[in-house]
Amino acid sequence: MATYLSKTPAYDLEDATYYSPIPDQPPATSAPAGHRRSKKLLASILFSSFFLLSLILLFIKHQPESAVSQTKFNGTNQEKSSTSKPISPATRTPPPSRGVSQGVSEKAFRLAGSENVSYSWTKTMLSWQRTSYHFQPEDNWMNDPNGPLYYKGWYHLFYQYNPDSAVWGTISWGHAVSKDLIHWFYLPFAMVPDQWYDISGVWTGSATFLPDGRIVMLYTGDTVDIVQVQCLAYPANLSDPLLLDWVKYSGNPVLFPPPGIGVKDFRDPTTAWLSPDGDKWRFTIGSKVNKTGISLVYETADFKSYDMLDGYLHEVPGTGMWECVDFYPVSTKEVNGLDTSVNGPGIKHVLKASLDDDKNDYYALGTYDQFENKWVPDDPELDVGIGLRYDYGKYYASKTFYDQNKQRRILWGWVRETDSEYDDLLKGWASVQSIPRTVVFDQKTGSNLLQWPVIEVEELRSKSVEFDNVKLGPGSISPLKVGSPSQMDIVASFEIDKDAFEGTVEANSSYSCPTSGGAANRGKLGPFGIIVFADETLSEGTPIYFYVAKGANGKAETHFCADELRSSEAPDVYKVVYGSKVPIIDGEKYSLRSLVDHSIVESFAQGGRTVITSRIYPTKAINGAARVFLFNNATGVSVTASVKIWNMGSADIRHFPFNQS
Ligand code: DQQ
Repeated sequence: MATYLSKTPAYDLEDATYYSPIPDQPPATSAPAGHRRSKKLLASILFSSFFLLSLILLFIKHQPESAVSQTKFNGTNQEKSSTSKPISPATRTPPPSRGVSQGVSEKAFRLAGSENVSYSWTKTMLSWQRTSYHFQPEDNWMNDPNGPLYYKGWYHLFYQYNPDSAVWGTISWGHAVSKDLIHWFYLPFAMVPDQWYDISGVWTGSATFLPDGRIVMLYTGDTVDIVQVQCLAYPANLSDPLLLDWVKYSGNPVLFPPPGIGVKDFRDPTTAWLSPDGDKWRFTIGSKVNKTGISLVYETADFKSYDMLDGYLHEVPGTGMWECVDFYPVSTKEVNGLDTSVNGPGIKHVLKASLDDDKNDYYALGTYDQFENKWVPDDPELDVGIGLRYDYGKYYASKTFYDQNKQRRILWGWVRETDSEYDDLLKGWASVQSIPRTVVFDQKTGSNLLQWPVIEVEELRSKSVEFDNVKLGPGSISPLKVGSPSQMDIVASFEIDKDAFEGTVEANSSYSCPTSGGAANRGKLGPFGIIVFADETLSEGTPIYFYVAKGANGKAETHFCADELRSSEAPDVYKVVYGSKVPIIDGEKYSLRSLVDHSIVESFAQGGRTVITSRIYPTKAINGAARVFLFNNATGVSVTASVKIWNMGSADIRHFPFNQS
């Protein structure tokens, strides 16, 4: 029913400004020509503004400081623009380092030299960037998801949160509850830094259910002396489904860094699992020795005294500090998720580490020998930190939990900003959580996980449009008329013309999304896919696409990419091409799903074998000006696309109505 297409001729890619040649410079640091021109313009505006400002200051120097002109750049006491006019661009020095002196990686997006120019955002543009159905606190900074669990009818999410500002610091545990993982109530903080052992931050931790129904929360405290220690907390009242009050154990801290481990390299305890005899609990903590990432294992009967087991659960040279390790079983036969202590035939174990050095989450499938307390990867070439990633975009410090309500394992991940810290302060908030994803073993490939948005997100789907069998010749692009381009759930499949595919060889075996130059780089068998947040002239847009590289031996490798190079005209936004290979099984179409929610696009290829989360901040393609296109930029084949796009409603996220309950 592609009626819209029959009225609208396919665009010619050669004429689309979007497809102008890519500059030779590396994408992350280069600015398109238009930006360079605007920089000159900005420089002259800045000079004149500075001159004018000096004059004004001479006249008003006895008056109080203006409350509107610019956010104070000290990370606290934010003052926000009170107008919807463009906020004056400003040159600036890189923000102060955040986190590194405390032993975690840089928590500020530090712009490089020549890019230290702010875009003239308006308040309307900045408020458009706030998401509508992803979890975000009301304001300020958020990072890692912590201790997710399901209890007495409520899903609980705790999260690293700065109550004071939109930058990392004063880390406390925010707390929210939901009946369905989509609509949330904010609750009072679960924990704040108020003890000598966590006064520098109540850092990441995980929950464990004990068989008698108690819940223990192990978390990392950053002490008054900046030493990372492990601490125990538990709910004050188990009959409270909201788990409002948390007690920090009087014997805290329960663990100090062991000999040979740096005092800033010991953090993020996992959910515990039962030892082979079932009488003790084990959990793992990430660390490093020199450049080798390691996971230490502790055993405890009562969560008050602990023994460190000999050796490591696993180690991988060259991977650096392992943060937020996660360790859990997946069934190779069933589709349901497994509780953390389950082991035996038909089970593999996933080991995940968040690499502090490159800020990406890597996982590997393997086997856990609980008697030896060793985990061995199925494929040493795809070991933790050198092989597969959960997500090839912006996604970090993730954590799973077993949802006993629906027998599934759910993955949460922290999605950072890729605009500047300066802009985060203007917005008054930074970071979102991904839509929670179910994680299962991919029984078709046997070599990867499948991640998929929890079914509950589909509650938000409303009106849909469908475009069936849209023919896209080589080098063509077709607009799709959609209702709400800022909030969509897009499901699309693509088929390459079979005969042309058989007869085409493109030995581009070294293709890789990040180094490819993006969707403007044409091959015989790709790229083809969708473009979201495009403006009418295609000067801005974010293509999500497949690229097939087929060698002379007839073997094809498919890549799934997201090209952000032209996602925004703002110069102070990080723009790269993300992506990786995606396995395609014989007979499968190329399929993708993208959850679009203002400044975030989460894209899943082939049912979730390869996932990419993008943060994008368009300047033109926002609100009603945003367009969606199908495109085929291959030179050698035609592609047939079928797409269904739902408008997505907004999640209801607000404070818990205590006064009404
Ligand atoms: N975030 C926490 C640490 C963790 C890091 C501090 C990962 O516990 O290692 O906010 O983002």
